[in-house]
Amino acid sequence: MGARVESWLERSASVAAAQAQGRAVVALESTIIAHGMPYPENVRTAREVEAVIRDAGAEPATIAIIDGKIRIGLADEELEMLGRSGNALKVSRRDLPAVLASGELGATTVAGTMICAQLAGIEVFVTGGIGGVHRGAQETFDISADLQELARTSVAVVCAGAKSILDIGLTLEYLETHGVPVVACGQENFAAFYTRDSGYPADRRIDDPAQLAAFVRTKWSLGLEGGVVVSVPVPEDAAMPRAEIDAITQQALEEAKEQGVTGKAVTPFVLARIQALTGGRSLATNIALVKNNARVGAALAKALEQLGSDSN
Ligand code: PSU
Ligand code: MN
Repeated sequence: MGARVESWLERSASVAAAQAQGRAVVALESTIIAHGMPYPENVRTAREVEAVIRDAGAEPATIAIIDGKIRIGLADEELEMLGRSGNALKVSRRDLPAVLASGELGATTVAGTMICAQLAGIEVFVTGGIGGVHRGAQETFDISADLQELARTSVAVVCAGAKSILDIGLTLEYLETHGVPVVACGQENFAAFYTRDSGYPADRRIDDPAQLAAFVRTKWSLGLEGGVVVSVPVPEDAAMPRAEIDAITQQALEEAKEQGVTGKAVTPFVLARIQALTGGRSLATNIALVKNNARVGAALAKALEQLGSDSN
């Protein structure tokens, strides 16, 4: 990576050490902390997710924009600061230059985190659910920048599918058009965030981390740039009943429409309403699925470590 780009990056000592030794590193996003969950559950979850990754023998690297730097790996106090601040900007591809140049506090989305992870040489990234094509996108044009990023940036994104507030069928069509492989772990179908089964098949099922590692490295060694979606269903005991979550999602989406919520505010608004309408049960599900994804992401990163350094 060029010196110009390096000058924007600041790694924590533990991430720098892990990378220098060729040890497994897993990137984590910060929008889920600043905009996806309420305080203090957001900070507690961020710490627990990091602990899951460490326990699995990999190094977590939570990514955020602080004081004009892309920070790769945050200290505990920084996680706390991000989770409490209430004014962190939601940083996707278009926002990255502005927030870095201004020195404002930025929480990176899936798209933003993918860019930063690739710049920092990290191949695996764990999140909750990716953004996608919103319901009614025919009229609103609301398609998450996460999908474009998956089309161009070479990072494996471990998730519980696309957030169920979206149009999952259209999201999968979009990924297919852009040549983004969707790999399912543990089942044939693509996961649906709060529930296990979206009803749509993934392109392929690969349960074994070593095979998954070989798959992503093969893609990139062919020069086929872009991400891989690794779909992991929420654990059975934490999943929400489908009918209930569908009805509540419908209500939350209608409220967003009535209140004129648009653009980047839509996803945080809808997730917060679903949390309120389920009395916090959807939050418990969200936390459980992220932690589960962290286990799978760490196993993939370890398998990549076994394959040796990335030849990209
Ligand atoms: N996963 C979660 N909670 C979240 C997100 C993912 O469990 O809040 C965030 C990610 O940062 C993702 C964003 O990129 O939601 C999607 O926002 P939008 O639909 O505006 O692109
Ligand atoms: Mn959007």
